[in-house]
Amino acid sequence: MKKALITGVTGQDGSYLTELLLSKGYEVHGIVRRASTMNRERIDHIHRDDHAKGNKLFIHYGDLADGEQISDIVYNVKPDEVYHLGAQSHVRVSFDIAEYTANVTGLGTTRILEAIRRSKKQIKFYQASSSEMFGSAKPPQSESTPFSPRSPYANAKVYAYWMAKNYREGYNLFICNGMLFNHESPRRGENFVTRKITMGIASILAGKQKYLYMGNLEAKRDWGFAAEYVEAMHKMLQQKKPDDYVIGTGETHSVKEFIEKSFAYAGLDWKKYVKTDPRYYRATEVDVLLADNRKAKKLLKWTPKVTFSDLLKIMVDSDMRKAGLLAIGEGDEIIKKKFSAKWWSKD
Ligand code: NAP
Ligand code: F7E
Repeated sequence: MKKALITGVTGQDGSYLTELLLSKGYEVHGIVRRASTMNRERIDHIHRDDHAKGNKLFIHYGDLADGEQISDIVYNVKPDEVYHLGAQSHVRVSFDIAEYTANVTGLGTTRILEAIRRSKKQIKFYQASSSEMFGSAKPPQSESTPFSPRSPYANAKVYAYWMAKNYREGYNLFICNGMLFNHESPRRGENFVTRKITMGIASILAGKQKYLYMGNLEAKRDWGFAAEYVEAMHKMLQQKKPDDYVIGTGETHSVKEFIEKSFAYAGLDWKKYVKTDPRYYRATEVDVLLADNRKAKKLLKWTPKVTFSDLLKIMVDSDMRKAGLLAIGEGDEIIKKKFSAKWWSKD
């Protein structure tokens, strides 16, 4: 039985990846940080108790800012694969907490790489690199596009990317950088743009909110479905040789388009509800991200099926359901048709 260690197991991707790996027979170990609330909603449905019969998901307390504890976990778990997903992952917030972001998102990677190097074990490592590293580089962006980061978050990820590459070359370790473009789902954090929009719609329809206040509507992103993206992470670590891959859909759309289409799907005219507030603008913006995903298609045989309009329907449906406004919608049919993967629990 293979053993995987996941940092960021309570996050959007961590929760999907855990389900995927459990379905493949892995024993999964996840690192969670201590909070005054349990803060594990995304994995509650797969983890009740370490002692439950047949349980294969084990939780360890740790913080990416605490190298000693991270080392201790790597040493004791002795994983075959580490998926390093933990990070302060919010770009806008990284401008407010720049030093913390550098520590957790940047140095956190070094802490775990060092623990792996010192373990002298053959541990495969996945680094959650990001399309944000491309920043202002001309689209489409591929594995060979030079980085041009535009935020403290992106700078921290660029540092982590190079550390991962340096440890691969210097110590002959199996390390992959997955340069993932934006991926979303009903489990997306509530203050990322897509989820903020779909939750806003449900809240407006439920009569709890009158307006939705947004930032820059002109920015364009290559948005895909998170459940498909964790499959790419796993595939990278199953290749013969470690390498770096861009993962994205190859389509780009503006925030305004996401708003317009999501509101229309819910039967609303967005212009009546959406206002802008400069507080959501960034000191430096990334204008256009668009993945050139040919390498992943060819070598990983990874091709995303869920389109932009599928994604927004899946997310609107889910938030409407959570607000008690919908039983089954078009998004549910799309999931049935395009993503009937057995490992996945629908939200
Ligand atoms: P997410 O939902 O924000 O999850 C981040 C995870 O990191 C959470 O489990 C969080 O724990 C944990 N974490 C944060 N600070 C920590 C600390 N100091 N010590 C230990 N754990 C900590 O992010 P995601 O969307 O799943 O993304 C996963 C990874 O991929 C991140 O590294 C992100 O930067 C990167 N990425 C994401 C995207 C995307 O579009 N989603 C694209 C490219 C790259 P709590 O639950 O306690 O907050
Ligand atoms: O913003 C604009 C905003 O916060 C997308 C993270 O997962 O993906 C994510 O980073 C765009 C930006 O994601 C609002 O200015 C407008 O242009 O959803 P977001 P992000 O910054 O692209 C990358 C790949 C990661 O690696 C990150 O971890 O939407 N926007 N109005 C807004 N954004 C937010 N959050 N809120 C608004 O009101």
